[in-house]
Amino acid sequence: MPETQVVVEEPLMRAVMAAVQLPNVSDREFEASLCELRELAKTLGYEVVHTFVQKRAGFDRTGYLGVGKRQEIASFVSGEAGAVDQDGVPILLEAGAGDIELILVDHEISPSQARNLEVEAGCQVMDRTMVILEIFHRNARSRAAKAQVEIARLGYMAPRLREAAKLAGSQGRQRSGVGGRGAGESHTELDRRKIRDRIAELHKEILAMEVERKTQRARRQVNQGLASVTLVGYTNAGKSTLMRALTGSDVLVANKLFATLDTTVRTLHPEGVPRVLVSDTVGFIKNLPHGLVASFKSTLEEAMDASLLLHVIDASDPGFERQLEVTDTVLAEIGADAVPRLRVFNKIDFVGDEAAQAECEASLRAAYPGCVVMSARNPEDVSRLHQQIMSVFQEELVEAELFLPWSAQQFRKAIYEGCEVLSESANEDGAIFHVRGEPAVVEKLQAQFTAP
Ligand SMILES: Nc1nc2c(ncn2[C@@H]2O[C@H](COP(=O)(O)OP(=O)(O)OP(=O)(O)O)[C@@H](O)[C@H]2O)c(=O)[nH]1
Ligand SMILES: [Mg+2]
Repeated sequence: MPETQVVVEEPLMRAVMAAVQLPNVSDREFEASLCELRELAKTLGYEVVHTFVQKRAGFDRTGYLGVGKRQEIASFVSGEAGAVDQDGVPILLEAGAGDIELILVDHEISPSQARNLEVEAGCQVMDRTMVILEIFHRNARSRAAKAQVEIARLGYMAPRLREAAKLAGSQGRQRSGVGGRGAGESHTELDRRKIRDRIAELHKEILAMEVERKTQRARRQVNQGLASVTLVGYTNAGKSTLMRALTGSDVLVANKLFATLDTTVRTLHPEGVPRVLVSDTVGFIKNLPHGLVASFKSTLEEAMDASLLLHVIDASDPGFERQLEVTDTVLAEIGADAVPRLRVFNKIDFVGDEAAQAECEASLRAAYPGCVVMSARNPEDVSRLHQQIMSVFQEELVEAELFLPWSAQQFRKAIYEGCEVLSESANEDGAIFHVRGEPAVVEKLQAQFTAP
Protein backbone atom coordinates (compact mmCIF):
# COMPACT_ATOMS: atom_id res chain seq x y z
CA MET A 1 0.00 0.00 0.00
CA PRO A 2 1.49 3.38 -0.90
CA GLU A 3 2.56 5.58 1.98
CA THR A 4 0.27 8.51 2.39
CA GLN A 5 2.92 11.08 2.89
CA VAL A 6 5.92 12.03 0.80
CA VAL A 7 8.86 11.87 3.16
CA VAL A 8 12.03 13.59 2.09
CA GLU A 9 14.82 11.54 3.59
CA GLU A 10 17.59 13.68 4.98
CA PRO A 11 20.86 12.04 5.94
CA LEU A 12 20.69 11.01 9.59
CA MET A 13 23.02 12.55 12.16
CA ARG A 14 25.12 10.16 14.23
CA ALA A 15 24.29 9.52 17.86
CA VAL A 16 25.11 7.03 20.61
CA MET A 17 22.80 5.71 23.31
CA ALA A 18 23.78 5.25 26.94
CA ALA A 19 21.72 3.35 29.48
CA VAL A 20 22.00 2.02 32.99
CA GLN A 21 20.25 -1.30 33.65
CA LEU A 22 18.92 -1.26 37.18
CA PRO A 23 18.59 -4.57 39.08
CA ASN A 24 14.78 -4.64 38.92
CA VAL A 25 14.69 -4.32 35.13
CA SER A 26 14.67 -7.53 33.08
CA ASP A 27 16.88 -7.91 30.00
CA ARG A 28 13.83 -7.98 27.78
CA GLU A 29 12.34 -4.84 29.19
CA PHE A 30 15.70 -3.10 29.01
CA GLU A 31 16.16 -4.06 25.35
CA ALA A 32 12.63 -3.00 24.44
CA SER A 33 13.18 0.38 26.02
CA LEU A 34 16.43 0.89 24.09
CA CYS A 35 14.74 -0.15 20.86
CA GLU A 36 12.10 2.47 21.49
CA LEU A 37 14.68 5.16 22.22
CA ARG A 38 16.33 4.24 18.90
CA GLU A 39 12.98 4.85 17.15
CA LEU A 40 12.50 8.12 19.01
CA ALA A 41 15.99 9.19 17.90
CA LYS A 42 15.18 8.31 14.31
CA THR A 43 12.07 10.45 14.49
CA LEU A 44 14.36 13.33 15.48
CA GLY A 45 16.74 12.59 12.59
CA TYR A 46 19.48 10.66 14.42
CA GLU A 47 20.94 7.26 13.69
CA VAL A 48 22.20 5.40 16.74
CA VAL A 49 25.60 3.96 15.79
CA HIS A 50 26.58 2.53 19.16
CA THR A 51 25.03 1.72 22.52
CA PHE A 52 26.77 1.87 25.88
CA VAL A 53 25.12 -0.09 28.65
CA GLN A 54 26.07 -0.61 32.26
CA LYS A 55 24.48 -2.68 35.02
CA ARG A 56 24.41 -0.72 38.26
CA ALA A 57 22.52 -0.72 41.54
CA GLY A 58 21.63 2.95 40.93
CA PHE A 59 22.56 5.92 38.76
CA ASP A 60 25.95 7.55 39.31
CA ARG A 61 25.23 10.85 41.06
CA THR A 62 27.86 12.74 39.12
CA GLY A 63 27.36 11.55 35.57
CA TYR A 64 24.61 8.88 35.46
CA LEU A 65 27.10 6.18 34.34
CA GLY A 66 30.29 5.19 36.15
CA VAL A 67 33.45 7.12 35.44
CA GLY A 68 35.02 4.31 33.38
CA LYS A 69 32.01 4.11 31.10
CA ARG A 70 32.03 7.86 30.69
CA GLN A 71 35.65 7.74 29.55
CA GLU A 72 34.80 5.02 27.09
CA ILE A 73 32.03 7.20 25.67
CA ALA A 74 34.33 10.22 25.51
CA SER A 75 36.90 8.41 23.39
CA PHE A 76 34.22 6.96 21.14
CA VAL A 77 32.72 10.43 20.64
CA SER A 78 36.06 12.00 19.79
CA GLY A 79 37.16 9.00 17.72
CA GLU A 80 40.69 9.42 19.03
CA ALA A 81 42.65 6.31 19.89
CA GLY A 82 45.22 6.41 22.68
CA ALA A 83 42.93 7.41 25.54
CA VAL A 84 43.45 5.46 28.75
CA ASP A 85 40.97 4.52 31.44
CA GLN A 86 41.31 5.28 35.15
CA ASP A 87 43.76 2.38 35.64
CA GLY A 88 45.95 3.56 32.77
CA VAL A 89 44.79 0.80 30.42
CA PRO A 90 44.35 2.02 26.83
CA ILE A 91 40.71 2.11 25.73
CA LEU A 92 40.19 0.12 22.56
CA LEU A 93 38.23 2.06 20.00
CA GLU A 94 35.30 0.25 18.51
CA ALA A 95 34.53 0.53 14.82
CA GLY A 96 32.47 3.53 13.80
CA ALA A 97 33.85 5.87 16.45
CA GLY A 98 34.06 9.63 16.01
CA ASP A 99 31.82 12.22 14.46
CA ILE A 100 29.09 11.82 17.10
CA GLU A 101 26.65 14.69 17.57
CA LEU A 102 24.51 13.52 20.43
CA ILE A 103 24.40 11.19 23.42
CA LEU A 104 20.95 9.85 24.19
CA VAL A 105 20.27 8.75 27.74
CA ASP A 106 17.43 6.31 28.35
CA HIS A 107 16.26 7.87 31.64
CA GLU A 108 15.38 11.28 32.90
CA ILE A 109 18.58 12.59 34.50
CA SER A 110 19.30 15.61 36.64
CA PRO A 111 20.64 18.86 35.17
CA SER A 112 24.01 18.36 36.82
CA GLN A 113 24.35 14.75 35.66
CA ALA A 114 23.59 15.90 32.13
CA ARG A 115 26.05 18.73 32.33
CA ASN A 116 28.87 16.58 33.70
CA LEU A 117 28.32 13.92 31.07
CA GLU A 118 28.23 16.59 28.39
CA VAL A 119 31.44 18.25 29.52
CA GLU A 120 33.32 14.95 29.91
CA ALA A 121 32.14 13.48 26.62
CA GLY A 122 32.42 16.74 24.71
CA CYS A 123 29.07 16.29 23.06
CA GLN A 124 25.45 17.32 23.57
CA VAL A 125 23.36 15.10 25.84
CA MET A 126 19.60 14.56 25.62
CA ASP A 127 17.65 12.44 28.06
CA ARG A 128 14.50 10.46 27.22
CA THR A 129 12.19 13.20 28.47
CA MET A 130 13.91 15.86 26.37
CA VAL A 131 13.73 13.64 23.30
CA ILE A 132 9.99 13.18 23.70
CA LEU A 133 9.44 16.86 24.42
CA GLU A 134 11.44 17.76 21.31
CA ILE A 135 9.33 15.44 19.14
CA PHE A 136 6.12 16.89 20.54
CA HIS A 137 7.51 20.36 19.94
CA ARG A 138 8.23 19.60 16.29
CA ASN A 139 4.92 17.87 15.64
CA ALA A 140 2.63 20.35 17.36
CA ARG A 141 0.43 21.95 14.74
CA SER A 142 -2.57 23.57 16.38
CA ARG A 143 -2.38 26.57 18.68
CA ALA A 144 -3.59 24.42 21.58
CA ALA A 145 -1.01 21.67 21.07
CA LYS A 146 1.78 24.24 20.69
CA ALA A 147 0.80 25.96 23.93
CA GLN A 148 0.55 22.66 25.79
CA VAL A 149 3.95 21.50 24.61
CA GLU A 150 5.51 24.83 25.48
CA ILE A 151 4.22 24.59 29.05
CA ALA A 152 5.72 21.12 29.40
CA ARG A 153 9.03 22.27 27.93
CA LEU A 154 9.24 25.29 30.20
CA GLY A 155 8.52 23.10 33.21
CA TYR A 156 11.35 20.82 32.19
CA MET A 157 13.76 23.59 31.29
CA ALA A 158 13.27 25.83 34.32
CA PRO A 159 15.49 23.87 36.75
CA ARG A 160 18.03 23.29 33.99
CA LEU A 161 18.27 26.96 33.14
CA ARG A 162 18.70 27.77 36.83
CA GLU A 163 21.55 25.28 36.94
CA ALA A 164 23.10 26.78 33.83
CA ALA A 165 22.73 30.29 35.23
CA LYS A 166 24.39 29.23 38.48
CA LEU A 167 27.28 27.75 36.56
CA ALA A 168 27.54 30.72 34.26
CA GLY A 169 27.75 32.91 37.33
CA SER A 170 30.54 30.90 38.90
CA GLN A 171 32.52 29.90 35.81
CA GLY A 172 31.74 32.56 33.26
CA ARG A 173 29.47 31.89 30.35
CA GLN A 174 28.91 28.34 29.24
CA ARG A 175 26.73 26.48 26.86
CA SER A 176 23.50 25.36 28.50
CA GLY A 177 23.09 21.68 29.33
CA VAL A 178 20.45 19.22 28.24
CA GLY A 179 18.19 20.76 25.65
CA GLY A 180 20.94 23.17 24.70
CA ARG A 181 19.52 23.51 21.20
CA GLY A 182 17.94 26.90 20.84
CA ALA A 183 18.33 27.44 24.54
CA GLY A 184 21.77 28.93 24.55
CA GLU A 185 23.30 31.71 26.54
CA SER A 186 20.43 34.16 26.24
CA HIS A 187 18.18 31.70 28.03
CA THR A 188 20.42 31.57 31.06
CA GLU A 189 19.40 35.18 31.62
CA LEU A 190 15.73 34.32 31.69
CA ASP A 191 14.89 34.26 35.34
CA ARG A 192 12.31 32.12 37.10
CA ARG A 193 9.76 34.84 37.15
CA LYS A 194 9.79 35.21 33.39
CA ILE A 195 9.19 31.51 32.95
CA ARG A 196 6.42 31.55 35.53
CA ASP A 197 4.76 34.48 33.78
CA ARG A 198 4.98 32.77 30.43
CA ILE A 199 3.47 29.57 31.83
CA ALA A 200 0.62 31.55 33.38
CA GLU A 201 0.03 33.32 30.08
CA LEU A 202 -0.09 30.00 28.22
CA HIS A 203 -2.50 28.55 30.77
CA LYS A 204 -4.79 31.50 30.18
CA GLU A 205 -4.62 30.99 26.42
CA ILE A 206 -5.45 27.31 26.79
CA LEU A 207 -8.35 28.08 29.06
CA ALA A 208 -9.81 30.44 26.48
CA MET A 209 -9.41 27.78 23.79
CA GLU A 210 -11.11 25.25 26.05
CA VAL A 211 -14.17 27.43 26.43
CA GLU A 212 -14.35 27.69 22.66
CA ARG A 213 -13.94 23.93 22.28
CA LYS A 214 -16.65 23.22 24.82
CA THR A 215 -19.08 25.37 22.86
CA GLN A 216 -18.24 23.51 19.66
CA ARG A 217 -18.59 20.23 21.44
CA ALA A 218 -21.98 21.13 22.87
CA ARG A 219 -23.10 22.16 19.40
CA ARG A 220 -21.94 18.85 17.98
CA GLN A 221 -23.85 16.91 20.59
CA VAL A 222 -27.05 18.85 20.08
CA ASN A 223 -26.92 18.37 16.34
CA GLN A 224 -25.83 14.84 16.10
CA GLY A 225 -26.74 12.83 19.13
CA LEU A 226 -24.20 11.33 21.46
CA ALA A 227 -22.72 8.24 19.83
CA SER A 228 -18.95 8.63 19.78
CA VAL A 229 -15.87 6.45 19.64
CA THR A 230 -12.35 7.45 20.62
CA LEU A 231 -9.24 5.74 19.29
CA VAL A 232 -6.56 5.47 21.96
CA GLY A 233 -3.32 3.56 22.25
CA TYR A 234 0.45 3.51 22.16
CA THR A 235 2.21 5.71 19.65
CA ASN A 236 2.53 4.14 16.17
CA ALA A 237 -0.12 1.48 16.88
CA GLY A 238 -2.11 2.54 13.81
CA LYS A 239 -4.82 4.78 15.30
CA SER A 240 -4.73 7.35 12.52
CA THR A 241 -4.65 4.63 9.86
CA LEU A 242 -7.79 3.13 11.38
CA MET A 243 -9.33 6.59 11.61
CA ARG A 244 -8.78 7.08 7.90
CA ALA A 245 -10.15 3.67 7.08
CA LEU A 246 -13.23 4.06 9.27
CA THR A 247 -14.10 7.61 8.28
CA GLY A 248 -12.65 8.09 4.81
CA SER A 249 -10.81 11.16 6.10
CA ASP A 250 -7.24 12.14 5.39
CA VAL A 251 -5.66 12.53 8.83
CA LEU A 252 -1.87 12.25 8.95
CA VAL A 253 -0.41 8.75 9.00
CA ALA A 254 3.33 8.38 9.41
CA ASN A 255 5.76 5.75 10.50
CA LYS A 256 7.01 8.12 13.14
CA LEU A 257 6.39 8.36 16.83
CA PHE A 258 3.84 10.96 17.91
CA ALA A 259 2.66 11.85 14.44
CA THR A 260 -0.67 12.89 15.93
CA LEU A 261 -0.88 15.44 18.74
CA ASP A 262 -4.32 16.90 18.20
CA THR A 263 -7.64 15.26 18.59
CA THR A 264 -9.42 15.02 15.26
CA VAL A 265 -13.14 14.24 15.03
CA ARG A 266 -14.81 12.73 11.95
CA THR A 267 -18.00 10.84 11.18
CA LEU A 268 -17.98 7.07 10.82
CA HIS A 269 -18.39 6.31 7.13
CA PRO A 270 -20.62 5.03 5.59
CA GLU A 271 -23.05 6.75 7.92
CA GLY A 272 -25.86 4.92 9.66
CA VAL A 273 -28.19 5.46 12.58
CA PRO A 274 -27.06 6.60 14.98
CA ARG A 275 -24.45 8.79 13.39
CA VAL A 276 -21.18 7.89 15.12
CA LEU A 277 -18.33 10.32 15.70
CA VAL A 278 -14.78 8.97 15.72
CA SER A 279 -11.90 10.80 17.45
CA ASP A 280 -8.21 10.21 16.87
CA THR A 281 -5.92 11.12 19.79
CA VAL A 282 -2.30 11.57 20.79
CA GLY A 283 -0.42 8.29 21.35
CA PHE A 284 1.01 7.17 24.67
CA ILE A 285 4.52 6.01 25.52
CA LYS A 286 6.39 4.56 28.46
CA ASN A 287 7.56 7.29 30.83
CA LEU A 288 5.54 9.96 29.11
CA PRO A 289 6.95 13.10 30.73
CA HIS A 290 4.67 14.19 33.55
CA GLY A 291 4.44 17.69 32.17
CA LEU A 292 3.01 16.27 28.99
CA VAL A 293 0.45 14.07 30.71
CA ALA A 294 -0.77 17.13 32.57
CA SER A 295 -0.78 19.28 29.44
CA PHE A 296 -2.63 16.84 27.27
CA LYS A 297 -5.06 15.87 29.96
CA SER A 298 -7.74 18.32 28.88
CA THR A 299 -7.45 17.27 25.24
CA LEU A 300 -7.70 13.64 26.25
CA GLU A 301 -10.47 14.19 28.74
CA GLU A 302 -12.63 15.59 25.98
CA ALA A 303 -12.03 12.46 23.96
CA MET A 304 -12.87 10.39 27.01
CA ASP A 305 -16.44 11.67 26.86
CA ALA A 306 -16.80 8.97 24.25
CA SER A 307 -19.30 6.20 24.76
CA LEU A 308 -16.75 3.65 23.52
CA LEU A 309 -12.96 3.50 23.50
CA LEU A 310 -11.15 1.56 20.81
CA HIS A 311 -7.83 0.66 22.36
CA VAL A 312 -5.55 0.04 19.37
CA ILE A 313 -2.55 -2.23 19.97
CA ASP A 314 0.25 -3.09 17.53
CA ALA A 315 0.12 -6.90 17.63
CA SER A 316 3.30 -7.12 15.54
CA ASP A 317 5.41 -5.36 18.17
CA PRO A 318 7.21 -7.82 20.46
CA GLY A 319 6.68 -5.38 23.32
CA PHE A 320 2.92 -5.00 22.77
CA GLU A 321 1.97 -6.31 26.22
CA ARG A 322 3.98 -3.64 27.96
CA GLN A 323 2.56 -1.02 25.59
CA LEU A 324 -0.95 -2.20 26.38
CA GLU A 325 -0.28 -1.84 30.10
CA VAL A 326 1.12 1.66 29.66
CA THR A 327 -2.05 2.73 27.85
CA ASP A 328 -4.25 1.14 30.51
CA THR A 329 -2.32 3.00 33.20
CA VAL A 330 -2.62 6.38 31.49
CA LEU A 331 -6.34 5.79 30.88
CA ALA A 332 -6.79 5.03 34.56
CA GLU A 333 -4.83 8.17 35.46
CA ILE A 334 -7.16 10.38 33.47
CA GLY A 335 -10.18 8.64 34.91
CA ALA A 336 -11.28 6.88 31.74
CA ASP A 337 -11.36 3.34 33.10
CA ALA A 338 -15.12 3.39 33.41
CA VAL A 339 -15.68 3.93 29.67
CA PRO A 340 -16.51 0.67 27.83
CA ARG A 341 -13.48 -0.48 25.89
CA LEU A 342 -12.85 -2.66 22.89
CA ARG A 343 -9.30 -3.95 22.43
CA VAL A 344 -8.26 -3.87 18.79
CA PHE A 345 -5.10 -5.82 17.97
CA ASN A 346 -3.90 -4.22 14.75
CA LYS A 347 -1.17 -5.01 12.16
CA ILE A 348 -1.84 -8.75 12.24
CA ASP A 349 -0.72 -8.77 8.57
CA PHE A 350 2.74 -7.83 9.82
CA VAL A 351 3.10 -10.86 12.11
CA GLY A 352 5.18 -13.38 10.12
CA ASP A 353 3.58 -15.84 7.71
CA GLU A 354 0.00 -17.07 7.68
CA ALA A 355 0.63 -19.82 10.24
CA ALA A 356 2.26 -17.36 12.63
CA GLN A 357 -0.63 -14.95 12.17
CA ALA A 358 -3.20 -17.65 12.95
CA GLU A 359 -1.28 -18.71 16.04
CA CYS A 360 -0.94 -15.12 17.21
CA GLU A 361 -4.64 -14.48 16.66
CA ALA A 362 -5.64 -17.60 18.61
CA SER A 363 -3.46 -16.70 21.58
CA LEU A 364 -4.72 -13.11 21.60
CA ARG A 365 -8.33 -14.28 21.54
CA ALA A 366 -7.64 -16.63 24.44
CA ALA A 367 -5.85 -13.99 26.49
CA TYR A 368 -8.20 -11.08 25.73
CA PRO A 369 -11.74 -12.42 25.30
CA GLY A 370 -13.92 -10.26 23.07
CA CYS A 371 -10.99 -8.55 21.41
CA VAL A 372 -10.74 -7.68 17.71
CA VAL A 373 -7.74 -8.96 15.74
CA MET A 374 -7.26 -7.20 12.41
CA SER A 375 -5.24 -5.21 9.94
CA ALA A 376 -6.17 -1.61 9.26
CA ARG A 377 -4.88 -2.26 5.74
CA ASN A 378 -7.47 -4.96 5.08
CA PRO A 379 -10.78 -3.42 3.95
CA GLU A 380 -12.74 -6.53 5.03
CA ASP A 381 -11.38 -6.28 8.55
CA VAL A 382 -12.21 -2.58 8.62
CA SER A 383 -15.78 -3.14 7.54
CA ARG A 384 -16.18 -5.87 10.16
CA LEU A 385 -14.98 -3.43 12.82
CA HIS A 386 -17.34 -0.83 11.40
CA GLN A 387 -20.25 -3.24 11.87
CA GLN A 388 -19.14 -4.11 15.36
CA ILE A 389 -19.05 -0.43 16.32
CA MET A 390 -22.48 0.16 14.81
CA SER A 391 -23.97 -2.81 16.62
CA VAL A 392 -22.70 -1.55 19.97
CA PHE A 393 -24.65 1.64 19.45
CA GLN A 394 -27.64 0.05 17.81
CA GLU A 395 -28.19 -2.14 20.83
CA GLU A 396 -29.10 0.99 22.70
CA LEU A 397 -31.59 2.25 20.13
CA VAL A 398 -35.29 2.52 20.90
CA GLU A 399 -38.31 2.48 18.63
CA ALA A 400 -40.91 5.20 18.96
CA GLU A 401 -43.73 6.97 17.23
CA LEU A 402 -43.37 10.67 16.52
CA PHE A 403 -46.28 12.87 15.61
CA LEU A 404 -45.42 15.97 13.60
CA PRO A 405 -48.21 18.55 13.16
CA TRP A 406 -48.52 20.03 9.69
CA SER A 407 -47.57 23.36 11.19
CA ALA A 408 -44.15 22.06 12.23
CA GLN A 409 -42.93 20.49 9.01
CA GLN A 410 -39.58 22.27 9.32
CA PHE A 411 -38.59 19.45 11.73
CA ARG A 412 -38.91 16.74 9.05
CA LYS A 413 -35.25 17.02 8.17
CA ALA A 414 -34.22 16.72 11.82
CA ILE A 415 -36.20 13.48 12.13
CA TYR A 416 -34.61 11.93 9.07
CA GLU A 417 -31.15 13.04 10.15
CA GLY A 418 -31.43 11.93 13.75
CA CYS A 419 -33.27 8.64 13.38
CA GLU A 420 -33.92 5.77 11.09
CA VAL A 421 -37.47 6.21 9.79
CA LEU A 422 -39.13 2.79 9.62
CA SER A 423 -42.43 4.04 8.22
CA GLU A 424 -44.33 7.25 7.68
CA SER A 425 -48.08 7.83 7.51
CA ALA A 426 -50.34 10.84 7.73
CA ASN A 427 -53.71 11.98 9.06
CA GLU A 428 -55.62 15.26 9.07
CA ASP A 429 -53.45 16.89 11.72
CA GLY A 430 -49.98 15.85 10.68
CA ALA A 431 -47.49 13.12 9.86
CA ILE A 432 -46.72 10.08 11.99
CA PHE A 433 -43.22 8.65 11.90
CA HIS A 434 -42.32 5.23 13.22
CA VAL A 435 -38.62 5.66 14.04
CA ARG A 436 -35.64 3.95 15.58
CA GLY A 437 -32.97 6.08 17.21
CA GLU A 438 -30.94 6.86 20.28
CA PRO A 439 -33.12 7.40 23.36
CA ALA A 440 -31.71 10.90 23.93
CA VAL A 441 -32.31 11.96 20.34
CA VAL A 442 -35.83 10.55 20.20
CA GLU A 443 -36.69 12.16 23.50
CA LYS A 444 -35.42 15.50 22.34
CA LEU A 445 -37.38 15.37 19.10
CA GLN A 446 -40.49 14.35 20.95
CA ALA A 447 -40.12 17.22 23.37
CA GLN A 448 -39.71 19.69 20.52
CA PHE A 449 -42.95 18.76 18.73
CA THR A 450 -45.13 18.17 21.72
CA ALA A 451 -44.13 21.40 23.37
CA PRO A 452 -47.15 23.73 23.51
N1 LIG B 1 1.51 -3.53 8.22
C1 LIG B 1 0.64 -2.69 8.78
N2 LIG B 1 1.02 -1.42 9.02
C2 LIG B 1 0.13 -0.59 9.60
C3 LIG B 1 -1.17 -1.01 9.95
N3 LIG B 1 -1.81 0.03 10.52
C4 LIG B 1 -0.93 1.06 10.52
N4 LIG B 1 0.25 0.70 9.95
C5 LIG B 1 1.43 1.56 9.75
O1 LIG B 1 1.95 1.91 11.05
C6 LIG B 1 2.51 3.24 11.02
C7 LIG B 1 1.89 4.09 12.11
O2 LIG B 1 0.53 4.33 11.80
P1 LIG B 1 -0.29 5.57 12.37
O3 LIG B 1 -1.70 5.34 11.96
O4 LIG B 1 0.35 6.87 12.02
O5 LIG B 1 -0.13 5.30 13.94
P2 LIG B 1 -0.71 6.16 15.17
O6 LIG B 1 -1.19 5.18 16.18
O7 LIG B 1 -1.69 7.16 14.68
O8 LIG B 1 0.62 6.85 15.68
P3 LIG B 1 0.80 8.24 16.53
O9 LIG B 1 -0.02 9.31 15.85
O10 LIG B 1 2.25 8.47 16.44
O11 LIG B 1 0.35 7.98 17.92
C8 LIG B 1 2.28 3.76 9.59
O12 LIG B 1 3.45 3.55 8.86
C9 LIG B 1 1.13 2.90 9.10
O13 LIG B 1 1.13 2.79 7.68
C10 LIG B 1 -1.55 -2.38 9.68
O14 LIG B 1 -2.65 -2.86 9.98
N5 LIG B 1 -0.59 -3.16 9.12
MG1 LIG C 1 -1.66 9.17 14.73
